[in-house]
Amino acid sequence: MNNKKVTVVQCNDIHLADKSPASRKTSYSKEVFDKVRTVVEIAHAIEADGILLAGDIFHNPRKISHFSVNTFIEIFKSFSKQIFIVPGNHDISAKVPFDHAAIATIGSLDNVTILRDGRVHKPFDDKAWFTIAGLEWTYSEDENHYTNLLENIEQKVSLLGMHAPILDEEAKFWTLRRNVISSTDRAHCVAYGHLHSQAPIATIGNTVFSNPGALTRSSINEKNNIPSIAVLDFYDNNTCEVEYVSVNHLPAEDVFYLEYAISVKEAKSAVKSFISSLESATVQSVDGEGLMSAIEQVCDDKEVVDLARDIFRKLD
Ligand SMILES: [Mn+2]
Repeated sequence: MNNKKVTVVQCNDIHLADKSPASRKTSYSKEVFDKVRTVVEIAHAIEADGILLAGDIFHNPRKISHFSVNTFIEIFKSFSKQIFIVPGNHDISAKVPFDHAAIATIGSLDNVTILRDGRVHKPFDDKAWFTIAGLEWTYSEDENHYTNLLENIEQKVSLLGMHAPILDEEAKFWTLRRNVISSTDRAHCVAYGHLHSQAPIATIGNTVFSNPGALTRSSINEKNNIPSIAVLDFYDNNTCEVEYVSVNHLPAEDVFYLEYAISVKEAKSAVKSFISSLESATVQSVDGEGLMSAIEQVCDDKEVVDLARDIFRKLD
């Protein structure tokens, strides 16, 4: 037994759901179960001390079957070491508070610890130098809010799990920059989830950041993602090393109806632009004739105009 090293396998954004997206050829939940079983096998094979699930285990906490939750319970029970979970935005909802969410049921297992509120844990008696904490999802869009949460962590920890929109580039949504986190110097390693694209492993200040990307492809938009985990090695001299490892997966064309999904997307955007073009039309009166003249003004597709005329004739 090497008391000078702790290995934790990180995975995030599993997004377990009972129903497969329409664009999928294969069962989504079966893929999720297989992936999570594989993560447990990898963790056993490399003799990891624990697995960190950095948020969004479930896709919708209101729509998850007992079967799916219990399948996860069986998989997690089969891991003889510790499992740490940071709650993500998809694990809870206004209608399913934490105590009633499936994640709390998972959290009640003997080998599972839910990491919340930055509380510091020392999970390994023989490696007491290793400390872990977690900051779960919050709805804040305020850097100071996060700085306060981080500063309230009572000591600098080896590993901090987070579920937050951590990104340095400009985006359409609010993001938390990595240098804001590293400036508080509260963790040697921040392992986070939420954004499903893999982020490059980077050391900013004294902190190493790890997000291997979503473990599963829950939507056709993620067809090019490579399901991956991170292997986090911690040493008792306060150094850590991060490596991403891809998990066995089928090629995108075997998982998704790529052409079908593209044609649905195109049809949706055609309908959307047609409807928004109606806003620029002058509607004389809100009867079939008024709407028909509006459609003739904006629609240059004769087939669509004829179809609309037929429909209105039947309505009259
Ligand atoms: Mn999320």
